[in-house]
Amino acid sequence: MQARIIANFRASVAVQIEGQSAIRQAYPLRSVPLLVAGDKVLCEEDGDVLRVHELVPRSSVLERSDRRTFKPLAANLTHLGIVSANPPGIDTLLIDQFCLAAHRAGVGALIILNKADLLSEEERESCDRMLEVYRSIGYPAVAIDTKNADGIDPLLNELEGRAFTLVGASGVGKSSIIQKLLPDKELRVGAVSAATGIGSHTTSVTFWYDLPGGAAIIDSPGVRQYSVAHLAPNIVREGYHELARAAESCRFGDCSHTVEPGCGVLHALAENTVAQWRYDNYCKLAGI
Ligand SMILES: Nc1nc2c(ncn2[C@@H]2O[C@H](COP(=O)(O)OP(=O)(O)O)[C@@H](O)[C@H]2O)c(=O)[nH]1
Ligand SMILES: [Mg+2]
Ligand SMILES: [Zn+2]
Repeated sequence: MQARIIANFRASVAVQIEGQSAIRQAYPLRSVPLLVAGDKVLCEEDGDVLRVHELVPRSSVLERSDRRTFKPLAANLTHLGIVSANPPGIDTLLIDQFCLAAHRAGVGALIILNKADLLSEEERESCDRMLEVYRSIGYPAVAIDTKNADGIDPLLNELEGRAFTLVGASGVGKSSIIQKLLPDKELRVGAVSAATGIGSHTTSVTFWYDLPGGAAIIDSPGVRQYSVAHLAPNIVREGYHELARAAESCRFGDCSHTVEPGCGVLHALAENTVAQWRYDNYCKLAGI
């Protein structure tokens, strides 16, 4: 039977069998690779014990780089929820880097501007323009706040069927958003502890939490602190989707999009169909 990994405790995992609500403890066979929250697996009863026999191929994997190796943090996400806010300050270069990391991980990006309650009218207009640029590229983008009762509704409206984790600088409001999305988080973690008998160290463990509408959020201090490691040149080139599209019409195959005649990117810039600040960020990340 198929099951979802809800949390991984090294020697054993907490699983939820498809179509059931109960959480159970299961033991992976030695042939099964390291499992992470979000993994889908095949399980079989073995007497009183539930064993994981097989990992179902992942649709995506979020990895943290540890110097030279990559460690999986979570699997089968559909989106990175990229949170920014002022304070600490809205940094489009960082947002773009996370968009590229999402591209690398094989997931979409959901742009979340938090602390909308603190914005002056003028700031709000400039933020709306930024969000509109991300939308035009194909990223859902919302402005929310966690202080008003219905402040996160724009986010809730974008969640259907999406499995995401929140990333972003310290202080942007990730914990506050989680608190709003999962007011019963402690109870849920408690239920996993009770079902598996694993009580300690749950604060550092990555959990998969189902949300209404087929959505899910994957959370742990580790995934929230996910930071952008080195982005390979091809990821920068391909991950700026609107620039990559514009570049299809460049006259030269090795166009650097800076001075060449017949450059599709420079043309799009002149026509205002790509945003100058996205191009400027691209140049920084591409080392131009
Ligand atoms: N005004 C306002 N403050 C917020 C909002 N969301 C979070 N904060 C505050 O911002 C600070 C940092 O929030 P926190 O959730 O800890 O950010 P994290 O570091 O990303 O987890 C806290 O003092 C929160 O109360 C918001 O929507 N509006
Ligand atoms: Mg926090
Ligand atoms: Zn070009």
